[in-house]
Amino acid sequence: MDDKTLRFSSLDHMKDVQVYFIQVWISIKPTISLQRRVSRNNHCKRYLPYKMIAVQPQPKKTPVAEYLQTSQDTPTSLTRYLLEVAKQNKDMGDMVALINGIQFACKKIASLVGKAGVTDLMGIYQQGIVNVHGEEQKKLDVLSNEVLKNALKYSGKMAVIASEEEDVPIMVEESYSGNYVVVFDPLDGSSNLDAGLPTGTIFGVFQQQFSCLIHDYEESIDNMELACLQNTLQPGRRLIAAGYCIYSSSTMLVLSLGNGLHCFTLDTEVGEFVLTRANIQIPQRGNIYSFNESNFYQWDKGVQDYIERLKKGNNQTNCRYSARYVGSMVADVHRTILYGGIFGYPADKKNVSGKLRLVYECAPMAYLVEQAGGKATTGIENILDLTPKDIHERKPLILGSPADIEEFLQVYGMSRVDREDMHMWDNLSSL
Ligand code: AFP
Repeated sequence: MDDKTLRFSSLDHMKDVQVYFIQVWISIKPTISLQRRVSRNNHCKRYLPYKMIAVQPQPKKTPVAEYLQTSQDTPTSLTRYLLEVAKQNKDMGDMVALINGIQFACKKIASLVGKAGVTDLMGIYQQGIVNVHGEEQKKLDVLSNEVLKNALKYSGKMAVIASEEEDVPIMVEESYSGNYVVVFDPLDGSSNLDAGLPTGTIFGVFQQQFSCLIHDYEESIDNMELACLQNTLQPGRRLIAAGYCIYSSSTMLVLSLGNGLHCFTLDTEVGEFVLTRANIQIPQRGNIYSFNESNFYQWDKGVQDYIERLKKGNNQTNCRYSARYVGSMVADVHRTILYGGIFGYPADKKNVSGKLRLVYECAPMAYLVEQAGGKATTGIENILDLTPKDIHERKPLILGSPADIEEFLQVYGMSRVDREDMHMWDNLSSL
């Protein structure tokens, strides 16, 4: 090999090395910029430990159905979305009629809430009169309940309805009856109403398990009919649809029929809900916690430890979290689904079983959060696995980004083990 050949081949080699480095750079660049992005999003100067930011494999993009695309020019209305669902699933026709009833009720409630200040709808319904929970009802609590009850009843698809504002479930008379069971809180967060803060409607839909045929002329109910009321006490795992409507700077109906989570925003100019977010996915981890911290000294040690870690940055991310709390579950859960993080109303010394109601608050929200890839727990059990014993039963609820819930369960679980150990030692030493 002469000198010339040698020079040429080493030059070729240099080119190969250059190409190699360019290829390596291209392959690691996305990871580096992702690291920077995650770090900035967390408002945290330090880089997260590598383990925490392992690049998630990107799911293969499947073509999105045309009616699930959000477009300004040809927006998909909720009505069109429901028609498409019915076209593709022949057995969903009744469900579509039911959700149509709910969307009408939400529009009506949004209008009532929006005008409340100028139509004298703020304030207490009847001074001194309390509901089944011992709380004074707002005028709008009562009105929203009537609006939703009627919309459901006249959909012709209902068997039983259970509401936060009714002492006992309501059976729908034969002439309007169908196969569905709907549980709902017509106006959650109504104590925020007079200040103009966000409120919302929460609902969940089950298939009836026991047949209910209530004759219109019957005044009293027999045992069989009582059994039919059991339809409202199904575990959240059996929900076949759920949603919430938030009344805020805009009105949004966030819905799942078991096929992912989709958000429809009310276009007030045309009076229709239009698709604004399809297939919502909760971030794997967030940097916001949403708890009523005034209960801190009433909480279990496990909950206190967890919140302390978030505040000190002494947690798996090494970053301090921000606090956000509206006190309106729909608003707090909506933000948690979109921005990530953790929302909770754990048990405390006053609310020993938690404050939120399993049937029409915890279970539908847990279902929706799972549809978005998140998790919901009591701290011990998955919310969707709980079978209610009573329509107004309360449960502790912690929900949010999967990595945040996993960390909560670890910290909370450790403290439970410590307490059980202490309890065992106390028992042994008293022998
Ligand atoms: P209201 O409907 O009485 O306003 O209660 C709202 C709620 O049920 C739920 O939406 C909130 O997350 C929770 O109570 C707030 O409770 P605290 O006021 O105890 O924080």
